[in-house]
Amino acid sequence: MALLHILRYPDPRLYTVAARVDRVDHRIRKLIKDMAETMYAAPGVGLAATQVDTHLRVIILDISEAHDQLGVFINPELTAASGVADREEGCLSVPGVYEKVRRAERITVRALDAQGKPYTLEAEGLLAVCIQHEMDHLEGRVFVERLSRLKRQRILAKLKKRGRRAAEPEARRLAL
Ligand code: K1U
Ligand code: ZN
Repeated sequence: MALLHILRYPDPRLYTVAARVDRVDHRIRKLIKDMAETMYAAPGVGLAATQVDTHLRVIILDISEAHDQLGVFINPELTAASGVADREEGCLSVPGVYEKVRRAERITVRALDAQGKPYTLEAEGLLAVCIQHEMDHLEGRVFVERLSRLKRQRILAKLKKRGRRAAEPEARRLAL
C-alpha cells in the first residue's frame, strides 16, 4: 500500500472531469487500497480519486468511528434525491476550512463495488452529504465553489496567506 499526495485547492487538476471505469481490475483495487490508506491517515471520512490526481470515477467513504466500514463507489450515479439540508462540510483538499453547503437530504446512489458488482444504496444525513461532496469532485467541482463569491474569495486569501507562511522558513534558508 502507499500514501498518496492529496491535491490542494485551487490546484487546476481538481477541475478535471473524471472518466468512467470500464473494467474493475487489480489496478482499480490497488488504487482503492492506496486511497483508503491515504484517507484514514489524513484523517478524513471520504476521498475521490480526483483528489489524488487519478481522474477515474472512484470514490471511497468511511464515516464509522472504528474505521471498519469502507464504502467503495465506482461509476456512482444518483438515481433519486429529495429534501434539502444545510450541513457543514470539510475537504482534505481545502484543509482547515469548514462551511455550510446546501444539498439533497436523501439520495439513492447506484454504483459498482470493488468486485465490479452493481449495487444501490439509500443514504441520508452525513453519508448522503459525503457521497454528494465526493461525486462533485468527480465532476471537477470543489465544495467551496458552491459558496458565495465573497466567501470563496475570503477562503482563497486565507489559503494564500497560509501558503506564504509555510514558505517563509524555506525562503529564509535560501537567503542565507
Ligand atoms: O476531502 C474530502 O472530500 C473528504 C472530506 C469528506 C467530507 C466531510 C464532511 C462533509 C462532507 C465531506 C473529509 O473527510 S474532511 C475531514 C473530516 O470531515 C473529518 C476528519 C476527521 C474526522 C472526522 C471528520
Ligand atoms: Zn473534498
